[in-house]
Amino acid sequence: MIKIIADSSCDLKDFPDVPFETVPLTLSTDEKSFVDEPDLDVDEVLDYLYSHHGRSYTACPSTQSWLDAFEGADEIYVVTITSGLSGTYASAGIAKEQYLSEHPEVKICIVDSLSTGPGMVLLIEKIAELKAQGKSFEEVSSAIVTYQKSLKLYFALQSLHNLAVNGRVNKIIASAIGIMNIRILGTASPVGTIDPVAKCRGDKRVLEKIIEEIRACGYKGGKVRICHVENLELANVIAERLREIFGDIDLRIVPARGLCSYYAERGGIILGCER
Ligand code: X90
Repeated sequence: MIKIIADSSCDLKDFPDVPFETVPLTLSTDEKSFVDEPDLDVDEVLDYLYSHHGRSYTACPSTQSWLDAFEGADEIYVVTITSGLSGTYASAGIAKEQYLSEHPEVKICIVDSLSTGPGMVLLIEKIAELKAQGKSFEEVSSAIVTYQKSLKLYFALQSLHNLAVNGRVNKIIASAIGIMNIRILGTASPVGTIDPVAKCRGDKRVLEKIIEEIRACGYKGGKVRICHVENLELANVIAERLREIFGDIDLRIVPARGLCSYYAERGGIILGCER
């Protein structure tokens, strides 16, 4: 049996036609922990975290949670959040070594998305598509690396607070948007870290700038996936504008699950596209 497994930052809860499972990261304060399971009430968790005065942080999935997900499959594809910002890829790697020592006949491919959310969605969809075409494990494993390099990730955030306090972005960049109505537009660097592109005042400017960046990166009408943190409005406006320019493109919008909601914060959107 083949199985695709991703960590919960992919924002998907299920996937059609292929055995699919997500392995949760965890969001915590010193008093409470929330496991980023599909049924997590994200809105409630965000309310709690925004009203909580102490520190909050996250943790990557345990080795055991990967091992549990591997159980029963003999051809496994794992897609993780960027190794540039999380230990998730490393923990999946440890689980793989351990699992293979007990099940040497199983095949496991771990893909470092160097991205998150919608970038991971595109990778998961590509793996499923290649398998549906009858491609072998070796063919999929090599094609997916090439595909990963063709993807771009952009994000527009209203706050970088949680990224900054957890050391995932430079504090100087983060403090620059503590001002009303300023949004930061960024992209994933080639090594999967956060690359700020511009500071924008207001949603209209964010829209113009993100479209400008997408055009400049060589986007020609390929697939687009957008995840949003309680900001379907902005996601829809971007989608509409892209359709005006590029026609009837393959575009889907999904709400963020816990991990991306925590870091992208309320109002944030993340966009992944093919070039
Ligand atoms: O291991 C852990 O505890 C998880 C740490 C994750 C840290 C960053 C998550 C970022 C999510 C923010 C915008 C997208 C940036 C992606 C750049 C590659 C969402």
